[in-house]
Amino acid sequence: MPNYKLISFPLCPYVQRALIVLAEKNVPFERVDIDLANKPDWFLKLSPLGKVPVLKADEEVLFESQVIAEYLDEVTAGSLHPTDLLQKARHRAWIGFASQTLSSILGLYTVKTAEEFEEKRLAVVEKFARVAEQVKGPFFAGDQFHLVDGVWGTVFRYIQTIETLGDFDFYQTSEKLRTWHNKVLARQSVVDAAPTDYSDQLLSFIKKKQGHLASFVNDQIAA
Ligand SMILES: N[C@@H](CCC(=O)N[C@@H](CS)C(=O)NCC(=O)O)C(=O)O
Repeated sequence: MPNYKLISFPLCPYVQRALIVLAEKNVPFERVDIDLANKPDWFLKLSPLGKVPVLKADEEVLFESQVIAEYLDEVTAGSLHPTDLLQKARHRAWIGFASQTLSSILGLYTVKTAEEFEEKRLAVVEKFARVAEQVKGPFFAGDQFHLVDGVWGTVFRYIQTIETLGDFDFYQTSEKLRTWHNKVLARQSVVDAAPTDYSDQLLSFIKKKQGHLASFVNDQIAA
């Protein structure tokens, strides 16, 4: 097996995809965190898009989290994808949808007014309602943990922190979503993929954005 080096940023949900597979498959690797606000030259030379994660496998360089996650899954025993090719393709499609959901969640941070926030909140609610129709429970495809669960875990982690600020009803009281959320967030590989102070770091990031959501962080600090 090559020597793996994962170029990372602690809060990045895409980095977490690679970390979850590395942990699930017990792959030894070295981790190098960089400051995305001040990207080192050596990183810019490696990464054509200037984005993390980047995986160095000896001297070869991979970028794009899904490519990295699937490579690591394929090069190790067992698979975090279903063997049935149609189901595998379906899992990939819902992983793509998780990336779109992450973008919708990021949209919550910057909007300034309550009205704009409500519009963005509804976009997130709609995304969860769509994926909920696909979930067998307790995991996406039943009892077994797959890559798609790990990827949605990186989405649930945002919701877990944002929910500490108020009742935004992202899951519209769906028991199935809540069970999936809890089950995935309790998985050790998912827990270990983020720093222990993730929630504090995310709240201070939201605060810096000075949008409508930041006012909830300020209220929480004042309380
Ligand atoms: N499609 C990319 C997205 C990765 C991504 O957006 N990474 C963010 C951090 S979470 C990044 O490196 N941003 C730096 C920048 O855009 O300058 C992937 O899946 O790897």
